[in-house]
Amino acid sequence: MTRWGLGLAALMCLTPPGSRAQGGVGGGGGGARVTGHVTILEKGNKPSPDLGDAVIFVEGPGPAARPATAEIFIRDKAYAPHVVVVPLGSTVRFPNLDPFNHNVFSVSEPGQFDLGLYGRGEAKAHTFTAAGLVRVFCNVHPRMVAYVVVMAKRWYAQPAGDGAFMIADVPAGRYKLHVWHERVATELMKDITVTPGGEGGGGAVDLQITLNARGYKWEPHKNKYGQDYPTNAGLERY
Ligand SMILES: [Cu+2]
Repeated sequence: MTRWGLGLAALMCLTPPGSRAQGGVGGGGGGARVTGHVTILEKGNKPSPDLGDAVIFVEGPGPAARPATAEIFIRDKAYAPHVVVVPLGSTVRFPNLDPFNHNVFSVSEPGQFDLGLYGRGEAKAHTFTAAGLVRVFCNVHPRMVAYVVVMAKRWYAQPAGDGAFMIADVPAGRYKLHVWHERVATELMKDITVTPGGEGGGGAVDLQITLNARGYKWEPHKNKYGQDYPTNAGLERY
């Protein structure tokens, strides 16, 4: 996580939620498409349930996409969507749809924040002003985890459920492509060369990316005070 956060902070780019396409605003066209397919190796060769939670981005020049507003809903003691990618400066709202309180917080540097306890029907928001990976927890329920990936550059994507992704309008040049997934300890990096594209085709880069999650294990995290959660946390009536 730390490595990744630093890499992101250094420079990068990438895609918005929902659309599963890229946040690319301000591209003048003429760039090439970087497409591909992400596969995750699983224990027992089981199918991957969460390919769409991967994040692919290309480090490159230029500004971030325009800031946006995204939402991560809280329902049944879970955050949905689980992974959201937003341009730098974007705001994420966290509406609480459960009939009890939650406390959304993060201790990820430098994006830490604490929205405090709030109840059903309320929504609090945070604006992300530093690029990088922000792990979002709940101080009441230790199993509640979401990721907000804040992109300093505009070339990024999340795959569809089958692992296919597309980043449009990438200018010709040499780049470092990054692929992150929650269940893969080390972010994958790959040098790619994008040749001129634009109308009439050409310039496409098609990538087959394989991640390995066979060593993944859920690790508990600390609460907002840096302490273990009570052993019954999340198992009580609420
Ligand atoms: Cu909670």
